[in-house]
Amino acid sequence: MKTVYNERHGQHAATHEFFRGRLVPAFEVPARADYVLKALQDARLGEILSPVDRGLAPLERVHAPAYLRFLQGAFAEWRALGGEGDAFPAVWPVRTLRTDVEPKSFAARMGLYSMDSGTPLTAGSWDAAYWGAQASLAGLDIALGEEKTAYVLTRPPGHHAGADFFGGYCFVNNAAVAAQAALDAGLQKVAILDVDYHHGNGTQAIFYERADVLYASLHGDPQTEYPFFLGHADERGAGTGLGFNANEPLPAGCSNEAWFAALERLLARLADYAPELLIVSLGVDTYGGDPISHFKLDRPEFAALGRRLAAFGAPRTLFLQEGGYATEAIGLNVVAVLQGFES
Ligand code: SP5
Ligand code: ZN
Repeated sequence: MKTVYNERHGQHAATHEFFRGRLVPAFEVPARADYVLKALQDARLGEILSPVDRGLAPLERVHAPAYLRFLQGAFAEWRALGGEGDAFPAVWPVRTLRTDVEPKSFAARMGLYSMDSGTPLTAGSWDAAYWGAQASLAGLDIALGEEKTAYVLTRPPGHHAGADFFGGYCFVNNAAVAAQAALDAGLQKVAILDVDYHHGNGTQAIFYERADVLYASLHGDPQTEYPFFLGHADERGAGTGLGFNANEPLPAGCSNEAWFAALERLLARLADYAPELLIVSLGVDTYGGDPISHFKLDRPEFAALGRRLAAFGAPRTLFLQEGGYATEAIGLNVVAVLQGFES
């Protein structure tokens, strides 16, 4: 399988993130992608390609232009204000507060355009996220071509980013950008299967009222797991999109049998939908050794996931890298999925 590699991922390099009110060492670090790249090369999985620049337009198809403009200039604003280190939001417009007026204050706009304080905005975050979206578009091209499949190695991840907010280590929603680009290229039915430990609240929200992108996710129950405020089983879509959203929340610590049983329920819904393209939001923070998550998958289960997705038999499949924080194991876990898919 061919990989598109976002070589600029390292521009997004945070040392710390907020957790329980303190700065703790960041989990979403450049070494994650470095380990995956090495594992792909060691496994000789296939050619590794670079993205080309298709500009902002495909990002603006799913993100608010005002949000993208803010992200693009945010770090320079922070520095110009005398900010040291990385920028974090600290105030949010919750219930009863207005979101229809963009404040002048930088701190206020950080809150307007974010969902948590666990996502550091660094000097190169925009560059890394922008090129991640470009890599996703390049991967889509390969998947829509003769190859029929591709893997996109990028960070920061994307599935928590909404149309107009960052959070959960995510800035630009790569899966949403790719799904929308696929529709814009003429496809009519795209499915996104999100196997990251965390619910992809951003992806779900972007397509919640649409039937042309089915979003299906299995994840740690938001009653106890991030992102807490979305990802429940009763979220089935709305309006035209009613029935085109499927969530399988699972208790933290659940067995691999329970995880695969939930996967089967989602695949049954996906088979009924019969997408022309399956986008897999491939987080491997479901790994038993993951430092921030609580599922128990290991190498054999990742390989089984890959085999199962191959057996599902979507006409085209695009894998996009999301989470996974057991840094040294991520590469082997990703390769296990991709080799399982190709076996
Ligand atoms: C893409 C993705 O996987 N995003 C995950 C965002 C999770 N944010 C909350 C992190 C909480 C960190 N908990 C540290 C526990 C240390 N024992
Ligand atoms: Zn995750």
